[in-house]
Amino acid sequence: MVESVSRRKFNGLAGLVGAGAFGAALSPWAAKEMDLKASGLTGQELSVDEMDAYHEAGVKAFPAETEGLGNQDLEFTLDGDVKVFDISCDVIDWEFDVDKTVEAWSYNGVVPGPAIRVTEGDTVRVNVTNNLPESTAVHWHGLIVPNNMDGVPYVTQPPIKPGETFTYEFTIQEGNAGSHMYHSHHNSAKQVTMGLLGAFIVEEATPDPVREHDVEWICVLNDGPIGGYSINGKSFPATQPIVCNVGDRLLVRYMNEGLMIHPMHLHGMPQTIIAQDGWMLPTPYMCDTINIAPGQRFDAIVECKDPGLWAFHCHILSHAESDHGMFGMVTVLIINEA
Ligand SMILES: [Cu+2]
Repeated sequence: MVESVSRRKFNGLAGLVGAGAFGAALSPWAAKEMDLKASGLTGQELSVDEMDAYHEAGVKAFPAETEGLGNQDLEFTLDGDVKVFDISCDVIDWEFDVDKTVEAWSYNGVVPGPAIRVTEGDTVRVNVTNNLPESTAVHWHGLIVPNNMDGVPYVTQPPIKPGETFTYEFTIQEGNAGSHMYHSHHNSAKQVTMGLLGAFIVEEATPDPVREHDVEWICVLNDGPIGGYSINGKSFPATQPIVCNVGDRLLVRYMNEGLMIHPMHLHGMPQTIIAQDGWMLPTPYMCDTINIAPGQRFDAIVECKDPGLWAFHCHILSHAESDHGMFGMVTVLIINEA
């Protein structure tokens, strides 16, 4: 049982930062623990050693290898000056945690969908093909677009019925840089939480030194049928670590696509919040926990000063840990010696 779990793993944290951070072997509780932890508080009576073993197994498994990775930049083609992106909406199987696969509704086969990354002033065309069993539409959340491109069925366009393709086209306005999103705006409580969501990043035409960074991490939060509480479509220990060196400036682009608030807490060093919903804040502020409501985006800069493994998680604790160990909205910021 232990072997069947461990063969799917990377070397865990020890492989990323050198031996010694955590022990070597998975505990005998590992396989059973994988099934139980996503359910949150189980109420099961555990001995001290059993509880500790569950916690140990989850941490040692991190980062656990699963199929599928979202948020990768989407390739485009050029039609003259127009950047052309193709998105297909498909029903897929999505492995949100080790050996835990659910039906998801995806853009281009991944959750979150691929990141669309453009620059202020670009004209963007997105061909959206609907292969779902329901109609859909795409809303460009945070982008200032012409009314008929806003993506709300019966308000600004007809729904995109199964088998149809709808083409969106708009020019990114000056001043509309930042961390935005694209997602379904049709039967959205189901369709977005099922996975029809993605990051839409607009880079500044003239880079703003406040946003300057060495490492970027897009952090898409979701809650619902795709693995419960997830970061970038995955549940701990299948979440991805953020890997930096001492001295790096880390830019975190938070995006909440879920139905609940999620206060994201980084251990060890402050986050400086520089932008909200894409708009640069006149006075950036420092915090260790940033509460992100559904639909909100925050850009945070972290100055990576102290090497080590720093826990990074939602501080609604039932979104992150149970008596069977950490799960859901948990990852680790790994800061290596430069
Ligand atoms: Cu949360």
